[in-house]
Amino acid sequence: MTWTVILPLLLLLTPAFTVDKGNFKTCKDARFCRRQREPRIDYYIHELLVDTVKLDSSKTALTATVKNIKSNDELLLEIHGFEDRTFRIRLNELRPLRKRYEVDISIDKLPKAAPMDLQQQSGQLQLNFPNKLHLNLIYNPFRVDIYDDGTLLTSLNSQSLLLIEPMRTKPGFVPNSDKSAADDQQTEDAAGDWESQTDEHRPEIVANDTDEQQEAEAKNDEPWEETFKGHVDSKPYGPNSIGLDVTFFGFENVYGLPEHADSFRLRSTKDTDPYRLYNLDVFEYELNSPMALYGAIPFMIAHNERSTIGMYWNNAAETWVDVDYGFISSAGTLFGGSSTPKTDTHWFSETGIIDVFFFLGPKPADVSRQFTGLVGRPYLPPFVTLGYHQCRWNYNDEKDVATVHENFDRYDIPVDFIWLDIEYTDGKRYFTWDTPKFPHPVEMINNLTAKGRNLIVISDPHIKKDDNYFIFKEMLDRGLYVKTKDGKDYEGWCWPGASYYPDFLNPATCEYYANLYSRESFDKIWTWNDMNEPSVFNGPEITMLKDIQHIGGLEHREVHNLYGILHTKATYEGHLKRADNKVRPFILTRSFFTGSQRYTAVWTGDNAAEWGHLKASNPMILSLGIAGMTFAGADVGGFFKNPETQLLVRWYQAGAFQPFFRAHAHIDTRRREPWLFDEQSMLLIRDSIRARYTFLPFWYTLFFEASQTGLPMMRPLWYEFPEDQNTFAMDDEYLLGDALLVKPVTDENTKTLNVYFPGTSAETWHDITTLAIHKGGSKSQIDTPMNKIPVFQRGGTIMPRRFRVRRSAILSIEDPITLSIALNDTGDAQGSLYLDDGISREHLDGNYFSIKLHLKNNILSSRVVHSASAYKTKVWLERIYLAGFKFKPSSIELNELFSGQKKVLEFFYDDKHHVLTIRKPGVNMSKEWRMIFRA
Ligand code: NBV
Repeated sequence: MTWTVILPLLLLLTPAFTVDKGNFKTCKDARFCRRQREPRIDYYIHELLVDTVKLDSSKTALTATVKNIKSNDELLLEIHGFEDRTFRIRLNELRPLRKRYEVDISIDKLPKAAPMDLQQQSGQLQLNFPNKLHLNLIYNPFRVDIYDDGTLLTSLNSQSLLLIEPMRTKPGFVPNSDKSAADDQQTEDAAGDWESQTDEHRPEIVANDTDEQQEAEAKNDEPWEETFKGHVDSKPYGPNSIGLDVTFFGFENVYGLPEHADSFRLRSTKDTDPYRLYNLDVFEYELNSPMALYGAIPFMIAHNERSTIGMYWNNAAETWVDVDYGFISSAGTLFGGSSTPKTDTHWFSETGIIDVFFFLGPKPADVSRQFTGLVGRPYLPPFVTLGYHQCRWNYNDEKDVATVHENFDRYDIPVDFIWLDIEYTDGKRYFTWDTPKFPHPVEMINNLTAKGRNLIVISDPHIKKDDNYFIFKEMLDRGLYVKTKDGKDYEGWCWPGASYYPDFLNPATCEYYANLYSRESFDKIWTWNDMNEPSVFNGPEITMLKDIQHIGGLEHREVHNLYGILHTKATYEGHLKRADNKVRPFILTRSFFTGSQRYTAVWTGDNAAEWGHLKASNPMILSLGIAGMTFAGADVGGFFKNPETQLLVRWYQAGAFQPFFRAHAHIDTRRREPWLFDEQSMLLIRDSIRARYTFLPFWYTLFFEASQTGLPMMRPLWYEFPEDQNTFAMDDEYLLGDALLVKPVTDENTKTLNVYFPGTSAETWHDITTLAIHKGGSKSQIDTPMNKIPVFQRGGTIMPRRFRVRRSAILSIEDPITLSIALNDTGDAQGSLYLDDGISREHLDGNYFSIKLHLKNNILSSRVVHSASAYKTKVWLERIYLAGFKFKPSSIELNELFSGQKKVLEFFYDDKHHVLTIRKPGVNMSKEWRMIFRA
């Protein structure tokens, strides 16, 4: 039977829109997960050998040997202290048979090393660092405790779960031996009767286990080989997993570990599988699940009202993390009572080394700075990419693109990008065009750019196996593909049918691939990198076999979670190169790893047009944001299925207030461009998109801040209100910067919404539409008719906005600014504005303006904290709204500081709502000025 016959049958059998869990491993199916999760603790007691302790001459690195007291296996312990309250603790086999892989792409820059002083104590060694931080190394059983000013914050191995399975030699294993006939047969069996992939739904084409296989898999603990659904993992280096427990004392809330479709506050995994981090293409993923998704960042934040700490597990192999909330039982001496909470976590990876970083905050913003100081700040994207993106699988041809583009104008809806999915290519050969449908790509692109709009096209990493496809041939000739365990080019299946996979671990591959972006008709458009987990339709768990070889004999197992970041890095470099390093790249990726924020934006993959998926987009984007991936969004409208109109409208309203704002839809869904709905709904969608554009100067200022500090634009409430316990479990409301509180409607037929306003009662929150004022620390019922997006400006903030409606963001970049000021209880406010040319990389050389605005004692002042040397701006101040302004001024005067010019301004005072509107101050935003409000 061929797949064209089998596929429709399979699709009929598969219940609609639920993940086929059988395609993916549970912890039970991954043997190392089982072994690590149920260790024989008595066997794994370790001791630190005191005589082996060494401090290097700069006193910044300590090493020691840690020994398993039963097996005598020896580990090398390394401890490094850094400035900015950061520690690194590494554990590796002292003498591994084969070098274990150490991830480095995640690390952007190691912070400056900090010296330590050693203090011998009975049974332990105290390591003292600056800022009252110290570490205790307890000898037996071996443990590391981390203290801040005498308070124990976290402990490593306090549950004796440290386990590094030593490497052994596989009997009879010869690396890259000749491929045996038996292996050939196995590959073919798994492949089945393949026919070129059509554009139907994703096929279910993994081989099925026989009953015998399943039985063998269930029972078999034989460590050298592992089978999943008929795919044999030869495990040439045997079991060599690593694991460690980390307990956070005094903490009962942990967050992070993207990517999962789950609550923002991580759940206890006591009765479920651990959270899994293994980049996978999960078809129709389910919500509220610890299952792995497309990307992985093994980073966690523990937070309580006193402090916030971060932990990063630097490992790119398959990783699982258990979370268990509890209380310290007999901790009377340390904590003064048994009700002190703690969170036990247990981390384990299939291979590699234990390489853990701790960031001791003490505030959320400190952890963001410390973590992204190490793994890299999010890069500043081109201004226009903050606008609205219109995508669909697929816009069919040039005419379709032109019509969509024209309709945005006809209906007066701003849009910046039109996206093309895989159908633009000639038979899924990326960097080619389906010329009957897209005969004039350059002209098509020019038609868009002439009107201030842009095109983005998809580029997946798999390369069609076709001798007439130049990329396939050239990469083959240069040996740039990943190889099977026997050293042959690996063939998997994806959209084009039989495909080869570039080895992005090989610098020559990256260079070749990067150059492709300079090809005519691709050289001016930005890129969407999809399927880069990598997705392999006929591979185990829809991805690559773990014993695939990368350059230098690296096993895919060791680097699996890096495939996406390496793919996007090559794309990023291609974008830089073709523009002589002058233009900022823009890439959207599905797969990612720690540090991907340096190259790319991300979206949450194939969600569904369901209210639950709309709701899940907020916690998912929050988790990504605190883990450094700040430029993130979800497919507006839902990828699978057809959204009913109400859901679509609410989704636009939510998406307009998330960092990346793109509508997208599956090829089998009905067309859903805004004008295809009834007029009222179209107008509501238009209002949401227009609202987005009015906030672009504020968004851009936040993106700049993220690029400097690592602070996510979209923040959990406790980032700004770390002491407000009411916010710790909240993920249906969030903040943009420190100024806007957003609680999007995510339930059907919501007439009113209960909104919590964070902070103390001194805090005020101004409804941006009704102007009603709400006090911090309280809840209010807010009416949510279909035209309402519940957004509130925090009293004490100044927000730059733009109100002229334009076709696209680029056309607004020199438009005048309106300041929306919400006063706090004492009549003060502050804010900032970032301005640059929006596209070049000259901001990296200081060519930008950073402006601070302050309102105090009835004087509003603008101070230029960074002034560009070459960049000039025409942006001027058009209007100011002051909400919560208590009196009608007798006059308002503007003084320009350097020219000495003075001007009396026109204004209007609404004494019912206490809103003061100042018309046309007219001053250029790059000037310093003062505005005086006279009583
Ligand atoms: O390229 C087609 C789709 C794309 O539209 C989607 O956004 C990606 O997440 N792609 C996945 C491949 C197939 C999805 C069933």
